[in-house]
Amino acid sequence: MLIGLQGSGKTTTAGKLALFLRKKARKPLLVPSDVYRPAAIEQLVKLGNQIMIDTFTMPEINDPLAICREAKAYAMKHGCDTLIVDTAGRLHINDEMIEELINQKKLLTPRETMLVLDAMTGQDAVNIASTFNEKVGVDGIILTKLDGDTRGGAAISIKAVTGKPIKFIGVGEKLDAIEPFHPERMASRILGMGDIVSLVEKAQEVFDEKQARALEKKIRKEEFTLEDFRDQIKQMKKLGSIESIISMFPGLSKFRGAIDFSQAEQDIKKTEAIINSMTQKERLFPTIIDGSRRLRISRGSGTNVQDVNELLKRYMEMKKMIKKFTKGGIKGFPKQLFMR
Ligand SMILES: Nc1nc2c(ncn2[C@@H]2O[C@H](COP(=O)(O)OP(=O)(O)OP(=O)(O)O)[C@@H](O)[C@H]2O)c(=O)[nH]1
Ligand SMILES: [Mg+2]
Repeated sequence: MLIGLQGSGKTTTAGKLALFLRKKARKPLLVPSDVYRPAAIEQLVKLGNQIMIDTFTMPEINDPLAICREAKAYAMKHGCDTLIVDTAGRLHINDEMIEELINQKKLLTPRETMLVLDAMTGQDAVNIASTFNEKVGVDGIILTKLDGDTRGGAAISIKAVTGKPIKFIGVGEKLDAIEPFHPERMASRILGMGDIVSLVEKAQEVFDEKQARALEKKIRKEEFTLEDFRDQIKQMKKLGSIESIISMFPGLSKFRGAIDFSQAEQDIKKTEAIINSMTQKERLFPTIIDGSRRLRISRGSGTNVQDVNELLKRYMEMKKMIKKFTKGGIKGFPKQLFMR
């Protein structure tokens, strides 16, 4: 018996389950019992026809209980081993709906009462699930529309709150788009898709707004020095390792294997060491850094002159770019970059 709110995917799931069971050599019978919405029964008949599975109908009868009773008798007679009963959805849970479901359940004594939940409802799904579970009693949950943008985080709460297992997930409109639920896959879906929200929260924690505003001013005046550059690196480091930052960007985690993080961390360390080996004057006026200064800096930082050259080149390029942006008038830049 499939229960759930309007549009959650009960009828589609009925068709999906029928196909799923038939593949396992079972003989299901589809039973539409939504006598309220016009064409609701027709919808399931159509799905049944698509997959050549029997759908039980009683034209002219608009009593869900009568339909269930007769469907049971029909199934016995025709050797069907599983009834899949589609029930009427309602916009909100109301007493009338609950009473009807309780009566249907009494009459059918279903092996499984499955609550069909739309994953897109987010955390609301938790309230819906606990109400249905308290009032009607639920054996398992089918979470639909997981092919959409939703990450399905509600899955964890639903299980925790109701104590009832998620048995299947719906991953598309087609009738073969159903999968048994695998908690570990859901976990990696929830975690692996990145967590931009935590990244933003962390950045807010770590970055000092005053400092950011001061930096913005400097950039506008083209006073972005190597000292500021070093401060930026320090702040970035407070956010965590490059790998952990990358992993928080949705969609970037798949590139994780392609990036040599230890190399990147090393480069950052090197950059910091080089800047640390400079005098303050050199950091503020890098143009004074001639050959002999470069040699001294490289020795002081345990790097070689090439590394120092490379860093200075990168810094000059960055300055040029900043100049372009501030002069060229990309609107709001670099405000967008440093301010929220
Ligand atoms: N993308 C996607 N769409 C789905 C899924 N399951 C159902 N749908 C779509 O959701 C819509 C509603 O599905 P129905 O099966 O009619 O929902 P219902 O619960 O029977 O609705 P009522 O009978 O009105 O209560 C349809 O357009 C389905 O194609 C799914 O797993 N993924
Ligand atoms: Mg329906």
